[in-house]
Amino acid sequence: MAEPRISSIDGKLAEEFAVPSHVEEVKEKMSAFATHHAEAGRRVVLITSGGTKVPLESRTVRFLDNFSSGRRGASSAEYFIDSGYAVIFLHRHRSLYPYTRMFSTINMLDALQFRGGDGESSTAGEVVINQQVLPNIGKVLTRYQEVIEGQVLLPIEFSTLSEYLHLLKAAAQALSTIGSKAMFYLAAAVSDFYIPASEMPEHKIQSSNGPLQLSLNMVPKILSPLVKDWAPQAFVISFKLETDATILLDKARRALDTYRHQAVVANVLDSRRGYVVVVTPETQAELILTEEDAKNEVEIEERIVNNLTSAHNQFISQQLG
Ligand code: PAZ
Repeated sequence: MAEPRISSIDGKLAEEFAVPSHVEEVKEKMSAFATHHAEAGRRVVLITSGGTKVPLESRTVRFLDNFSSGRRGASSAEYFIDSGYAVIFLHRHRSLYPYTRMFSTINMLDALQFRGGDGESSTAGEVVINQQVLPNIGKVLTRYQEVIEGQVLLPIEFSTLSEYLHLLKAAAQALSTIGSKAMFYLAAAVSDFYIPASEMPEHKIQSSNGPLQLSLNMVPKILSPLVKDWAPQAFVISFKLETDATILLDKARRALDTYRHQAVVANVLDSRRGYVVVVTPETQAELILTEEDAKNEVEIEERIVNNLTSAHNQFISQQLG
């Protein structure tokens, strides 16, 4: 097999973004996970989810954050698992997580009660779930336990931009061994700007020095080596978020032209829960939730995942045929 090309981005990553100490260990885990599932006839999707954090000081007190709740990544993970995929879930620490996302707004103590408690002498009683607060907990718990038993979900956490970049590179290299059976679903909100490690102050920036002027470098476009060098046979989907709907589709098409990957899921911040466009070099599919869908609690991620798993099928057939 040909040696992977070393891109200029590899050098930049090594020099300007602190390498997480556990990256090799995580890479081996991802590699073993991918090989095991591919041998069992499963496809593997790497989902990125949540926003990256860019520290302003190396002993970090302040940081810049990218907006993302992690809901798109977490709910998509569930639909991919339902479609037979094994999922590597590369997500921001404490962002929404598959299955538990459904209870993220509930205060745990409101969901518990003492069995037969009278409110006075109850502290010695048995603690049980209040089914009124968590009416569907049994169904979700059953599914979650099946997923854990089947070992089809591998969670990996990041917080900073540096961690994200190095772990994504490691994931791409780990999944390269399973070729076109790998899908990348890059839904995380990733900073375009950063402060190189060499220029970052060690200690907390002092307000006594007056107003703060920041000069930020451009983050290298990681999609380029991912598609060309690290996982050249994989099926790759990026996401494009805009707040101005008039530039969205143009930006999505430009991304496809530049990186030559398979699809862009384009969305606008305010309407992202009910409307996205899946753009490929040849097609453009609008996915829309109606009021009826919303009443029935249909989620747009189910439609996105259906669309992309079909496209992945075709992609694999073309590669084989
Ligand atoms: O995480 P969430 O459900 O709140 O939002 C999802 C999203 C808008 C972050 C995602 O659909 C997306 O567009 N990600 C790419 C963001 C970007 O262009 O940087």
